[in-house]
Amino acid sequence: MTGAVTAQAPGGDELVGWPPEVAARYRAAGYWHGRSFGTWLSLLAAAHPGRTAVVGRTGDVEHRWTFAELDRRAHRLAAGLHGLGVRPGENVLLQLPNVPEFVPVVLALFRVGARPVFALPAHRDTELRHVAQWSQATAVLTVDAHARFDHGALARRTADATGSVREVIVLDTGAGGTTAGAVPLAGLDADPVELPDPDPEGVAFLQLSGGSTGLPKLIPRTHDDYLYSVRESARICGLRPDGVYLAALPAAHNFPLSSPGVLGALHAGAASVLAPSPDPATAFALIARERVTITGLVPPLAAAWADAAARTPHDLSSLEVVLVGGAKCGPELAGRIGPALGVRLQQVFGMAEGLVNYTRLDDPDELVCTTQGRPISPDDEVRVVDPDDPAAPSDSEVQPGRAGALLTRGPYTIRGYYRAAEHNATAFTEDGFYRTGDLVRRTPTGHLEVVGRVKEQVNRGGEKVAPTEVEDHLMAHADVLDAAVIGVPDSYLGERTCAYVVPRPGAEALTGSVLRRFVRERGVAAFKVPDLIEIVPDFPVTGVGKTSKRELRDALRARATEER
Ligand code: AMP
Ligand code: DBH
Repeated sequence: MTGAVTAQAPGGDELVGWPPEVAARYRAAGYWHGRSFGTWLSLLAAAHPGRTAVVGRTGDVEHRWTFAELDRRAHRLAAGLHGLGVRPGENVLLQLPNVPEFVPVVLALFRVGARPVFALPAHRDTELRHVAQWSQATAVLTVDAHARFDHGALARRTADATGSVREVIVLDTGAGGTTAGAVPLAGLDADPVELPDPDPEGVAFLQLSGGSTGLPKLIPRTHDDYLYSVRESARICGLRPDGVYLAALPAAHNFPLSSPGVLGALHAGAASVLAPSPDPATAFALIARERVTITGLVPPLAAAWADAAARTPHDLSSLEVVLVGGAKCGPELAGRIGPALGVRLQQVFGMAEGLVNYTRLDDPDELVCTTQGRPISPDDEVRVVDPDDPAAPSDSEVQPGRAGALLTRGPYTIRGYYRAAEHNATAFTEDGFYRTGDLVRRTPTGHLEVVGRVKEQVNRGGEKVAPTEVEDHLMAHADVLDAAVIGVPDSYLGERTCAYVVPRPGAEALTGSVLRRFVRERGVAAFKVPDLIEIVPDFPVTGVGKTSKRELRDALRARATEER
């Protein structure tokens, strides 16, 4: 195992708050209710005690919990976590696949006032170590093993590499994996204790950004701001108490968590079914059995589902709404989903930093197929500006209907990343707009069409890859002189990664498969291992000679396009 790609010391605020007068406006407008997630759950349990809240499978055991049961579990687990020494304001690195325990664990941490840091199941040593160190996590909570990978051992390695971690907590699913030396999650079950209610305007959790520079940034979301987006998402997506949401994507991701996701379903008094895998065989069986009404998919999965629906023996007739987002869903695919699955399509263009756009259920088909929706809130401010020079932005608005870079601020969009003062200086404008890095066109109806991006990021069917991060991994190989990573069009994923690698003199025998294995063995999420690797003798040099990585990537993209 080699060292971290970046080991910067955290600097800056945990939460860059909204200016007091803006916060007052959001409260007065009724967006922020001044209610913590814990209080929210208690109210839901009182309103829908006997309704099913969570359905899922842990190993061989199937769980089906009502709202009252979920509330009780969250209370007992919160007491257990508190008994273990987990305290308000501490960060707890969470890496759980779609097991039902995900829901009470998250809600219990909210009740304690400790913040889950939402790692994805695909993350490996490099990512976990980075976020554990950045957040100064005091505990890592994971599953023994999942998809033939030993998450218990990964959590242990992460803890050992991170001085702040005191406890490793493991959910035993009977899948093998390392549980020795860990606190069993099942043991964290104690009689409820009185816990102080966390400040609704304080940080509830840390979401991970896909990132465009280096490793993921941490996104601090508050109880008040997130609950607003959850509430409105549930309404916009038409969730009712008799609805059933299928979490097909990993529940820790912002999309299946909140758009409308598991939390939106809970808000509506509806059930959430956690699917262990999003493949049509698994998901269709669950849809038929649980009478699922709504789900969310990334475009490649939506295409796979649309194809598979034609020959499935399963009854999909309960399904009413399918949300598609995370990456661009073009008009051709958008037009196919409704008829193939017998549903209403809702496009969703969101980001863990905040802003979420939905096409509305009563929008004309034309808008549903050609746009990625319009913002949730009347107070989501959207600016579409000249993208010409990201280094020296003038931020002048483009002509109506023209494409430009999307800037946004509003009642549920962060004003800064967690402890990242330096990065925040460029990621946000002086007046608090978040630079999304997306290129959009705005219609007269206020809908946004995503037409590209200005940020250096590859979107692999919803999985975001920062080229610099992959380049750093490649360049750690002794035989690599230089590397540049770009996105190339792909009919299935939309884009995939292509790494151009210049070997050191004398190392010309270097191969792509050696490098792919090298990157994988450094412990990174599999989706970051380059899809294609081209070994080249040198790079195209533009202008004066020495090029920046950005210019180099531009030149490689231009050459790749020309060759096609
Ligand atoms: P993240 O900041 O990691 O949460 O990723 C959010 C990014 O995903 C957005 O800024 C977009 O680049 C991309 N994205 C999400 N939804 C869509 C969509 N429906 N169409 C195109 N891009 C999307
Ligand atoms: O890609 C995303 O991050 C995303 C997509 C759809 C998201 O955060 C969301 C909806 O809330």
